[in-house]
Amino acid sequence: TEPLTPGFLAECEREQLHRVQSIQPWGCLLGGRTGESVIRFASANLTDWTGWTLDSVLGRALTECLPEFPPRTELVDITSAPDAWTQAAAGKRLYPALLSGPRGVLDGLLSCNEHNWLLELEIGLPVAQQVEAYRPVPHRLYRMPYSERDWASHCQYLADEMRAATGFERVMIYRFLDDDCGEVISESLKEGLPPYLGLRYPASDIPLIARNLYRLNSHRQIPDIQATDVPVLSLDAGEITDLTLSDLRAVSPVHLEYLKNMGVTASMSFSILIGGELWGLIACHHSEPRHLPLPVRLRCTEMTQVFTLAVSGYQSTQRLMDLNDSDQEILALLSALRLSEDERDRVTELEDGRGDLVDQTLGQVLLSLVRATGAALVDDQTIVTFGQTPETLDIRAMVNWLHETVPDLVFATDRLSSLFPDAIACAELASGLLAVRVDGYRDTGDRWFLWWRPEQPHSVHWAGDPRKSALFDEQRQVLSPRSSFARWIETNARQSEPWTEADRLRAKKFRSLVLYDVNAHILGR
Ligand code: BLA
Repeated sequence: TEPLTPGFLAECEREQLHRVQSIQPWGCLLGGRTGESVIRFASANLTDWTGWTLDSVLGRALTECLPEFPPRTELVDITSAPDAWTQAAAGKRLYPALLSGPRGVLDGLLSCNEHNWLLELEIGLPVAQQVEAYRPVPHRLYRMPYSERDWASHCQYLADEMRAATGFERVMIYRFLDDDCGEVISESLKEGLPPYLGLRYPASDIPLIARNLYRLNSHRQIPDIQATDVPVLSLDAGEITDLTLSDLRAVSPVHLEYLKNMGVTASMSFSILIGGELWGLIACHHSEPRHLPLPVRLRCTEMTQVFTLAVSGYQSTQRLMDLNDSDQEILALLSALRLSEDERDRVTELEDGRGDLVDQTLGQVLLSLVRATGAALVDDQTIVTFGQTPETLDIRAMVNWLHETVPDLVFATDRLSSLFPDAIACAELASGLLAVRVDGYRDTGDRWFLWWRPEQPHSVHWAGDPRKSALFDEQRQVLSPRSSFARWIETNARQSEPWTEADRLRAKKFRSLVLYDVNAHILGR
């Protein structure tokens, strides 16, 4: 095996997970094309679960096989108006105790996307367990956190509740970062297990193609990594069933190996979506096989949903409060800017030191807006610096580089020198850069507002060396995941404290107000 290059990693994205023609053995599956009720697909274990032979089912209408099928109207929906159904997970519908087969009462799960509809059948929940499974979501989860401490305990509460609800030994809240790596931000675990809290995992552990599937489905269940898959057969040989919305979809072999290497036998994850994007996962592990009945999964999905509302509520409130708080600071900054410009216009006449005082005030408000240690105002002719600015940095060259390579009007990086190598020498004072461009400023061309943050070395604790996140197995000609998850500490030099979303929003708001101010100035002349 050899360490992986980016080319190999692209390989991870090539596995067409939704086109695998097999399912896990925890139930059986029927399906057909969207717009038709004819059954064209069935899993090979159909008879074990329903008592029906494949021959008696394939080619017949679903309504003929299931004369009492309650969702008749929904089947009509599928055949006549699939649009309402193709909204992925929102369109998945549970039919408890749909039919009875050799193994007992079966629950049905109907889903549909633009290609095909699927009816999955799983063992129904025994009456004795129904009270527990349908227990309402705990009230406390509905309370929105409003401070950072509150937020941390809210996450912990969710992890604890999910562990109680699922019986899994370990439940983690796994949050994606900007670069698609992820971090365990909260954890509930059985006594004696090693904590993963705070550990970071590379983006390749969950390829984009898999993340897309988790965006469309509320959860993913893998009850036993040793289980034998069941093939899905189709009426027309070669016709592919799209298993995007299937709960039973067979698991990728690479991921099965990953779980094995981690010492996990059963895994389950619930998707946390914010603004339609995957914000994170609630990842659950168990060292023994563990299967959750459909209603229990749906209850956990509901808890995740409530948590999601709390996360987005908390985030939007924080954002709003911060934006509100920034009003005064931005106004102070605008008036300091105006004063300093007027002063500079007269400076040749006055030369009485008043300019220095004005600039001192400007420097203070400028730096405090985004908690920076150095700043500069740059236009075509002049460069004015404030606070601790790196003397060795050629600011003009940096602005040219920004101009040529960065299209963003507000741009932030916490590792400037990795993008602009000339900044290596001044990393101590300027590892982080926030740049705001205002074009056509008072007819003088582009105007730049720049802020720097100093180097702040910090360590990242990875679950295994991220450079060896995957290996290429020459013998089998396949990718395999890393086998070691031993803590690997990376110390990041030439990095600053990261710019937060609040910092960027403040900079954006500042930029719009400067533009407004400039326009008002021009109109007023
Ligand atoms: C899927 N990888 C996953 C899933 C998780 C992780 C949570 C979702 C399925 C599940 O719930 O098990 C990763 N699990 C983690 C991480 C933690 C955890 C980071 O508990 C942290 C605590 N994996 C690799 C490489 C590849 C890969 C190199 O390491 C690709 C070549 C692939 N991961 C991979 C694939 C899936 C996956 C293909 C989809 C599995 C499926 O849904 O069939």
